[in-house]
Amino acid sequence: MHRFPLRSLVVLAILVSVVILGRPDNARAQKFVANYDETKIPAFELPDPLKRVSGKRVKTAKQWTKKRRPEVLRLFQEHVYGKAPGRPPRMVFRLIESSTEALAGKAIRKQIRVLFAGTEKGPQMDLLVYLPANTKAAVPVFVGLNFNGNHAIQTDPKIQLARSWHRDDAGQGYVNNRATEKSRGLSASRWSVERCLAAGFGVATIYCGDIDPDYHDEFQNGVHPLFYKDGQKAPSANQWGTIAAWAWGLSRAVDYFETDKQIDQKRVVLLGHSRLGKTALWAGARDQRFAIVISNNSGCGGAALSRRQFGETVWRINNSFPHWFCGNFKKYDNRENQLPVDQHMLVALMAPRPVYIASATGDRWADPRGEFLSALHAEPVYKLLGTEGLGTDKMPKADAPVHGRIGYHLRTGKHDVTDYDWQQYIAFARKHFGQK
Ligand code: GTR
Repeated sequence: MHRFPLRSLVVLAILVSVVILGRPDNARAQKFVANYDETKIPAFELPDPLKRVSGKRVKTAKQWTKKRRPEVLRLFQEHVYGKAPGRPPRMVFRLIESSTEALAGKAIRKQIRVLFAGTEKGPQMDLLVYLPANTKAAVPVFVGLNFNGNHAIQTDPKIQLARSWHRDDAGQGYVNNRATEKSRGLSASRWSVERCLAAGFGVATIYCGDIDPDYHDEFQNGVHPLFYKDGQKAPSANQWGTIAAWAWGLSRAVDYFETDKQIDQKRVVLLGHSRLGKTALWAGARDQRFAIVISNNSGCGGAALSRRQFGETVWRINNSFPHWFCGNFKKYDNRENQLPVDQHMLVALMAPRPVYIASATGDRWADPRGEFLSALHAEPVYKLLGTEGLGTDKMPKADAPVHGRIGYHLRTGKHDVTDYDWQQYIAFARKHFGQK
């Protein structure tokens, strides 16, 4: 009896409850313990963005643009995100609502339904656009996907409620997998719309769930089935997962911008947070019509270096979110060193366009240092193309942004997009667009 004193029993009870209550959402992920210790990072060597698969070195801007860039893009496509189709030939843009007196007279509002197959019966997404009131010449825009429906980014009662699937959350206003009025404005703190308008920028957004709902259903809903060949039931191992589908949807928004005279298609700034930050980077890599790309707290499979295995890892993300990446990416579970790429090469695919990577001190799961290192190791490509890079090789302190051709900041606080982040992005975009 005396061998099991009360203290040991209490400790045991605590351990058992931690295991039960702290259980991750996926049973297979139960064994996962994130590493947050820099001294326990496994030894690794990053693939060189300027060395071709053949072993040849890339020495000129032309060799990068003509040979190595397409090669790196193909590697990410084949091993990480999957190949997506092009612009659907029958796509139609339908203006479903507009006003020149939105947001108390500060904005023009447009809501565009994008019918991917040219018919209401097919898959579709709703694009919400705000432009500064009295827009005459074409304005630059920020565009990004949102997590909770277009109606959640502002309290504006005229925004159509999202109609696609959303995870149930009665407290926030999602019931029977649909949005209700209660969720209007829910994510307003993440969208500094008025600040953008005041700075002369428009803001455009799409609910990611319109393009592909964020749960694994073997790719039966969303846009994937529209492109299946006869008899095909799911994407093959090198075809698009959900992140690539979301990225594809963002390119369809740019297709719309090209038809709207009030939007300057040469000044489209793409921004995404977290899973949608991973998406922004992949969309920006695939589609060079995005003039500036911003990754906010994108972490694993986004800006963070996979080989560091710090916080979330490839194994963990593939197990928690089996639909995000392509089938081939699962080959790299716990085998990050075998990846023919790492995420600094994704950042390098933006070159020579300005790119911004942002981290948060409280977001260790996304590996702030790994995000910074991606930005840093993308620099040789920026330099080869004759532009400046990040401008520092030391990780900046919290709240001390660096705005080179590559931007970086570590914001104090948690995993989120805040008005502070937007202030940096607006300043960065103004600098690179040559606006005073
Ligand atoms: C987490 C996931 C992260 C990040 C985040 C988000 O659960 O592990 O990679 O994407 O979700 O999107 O908020």
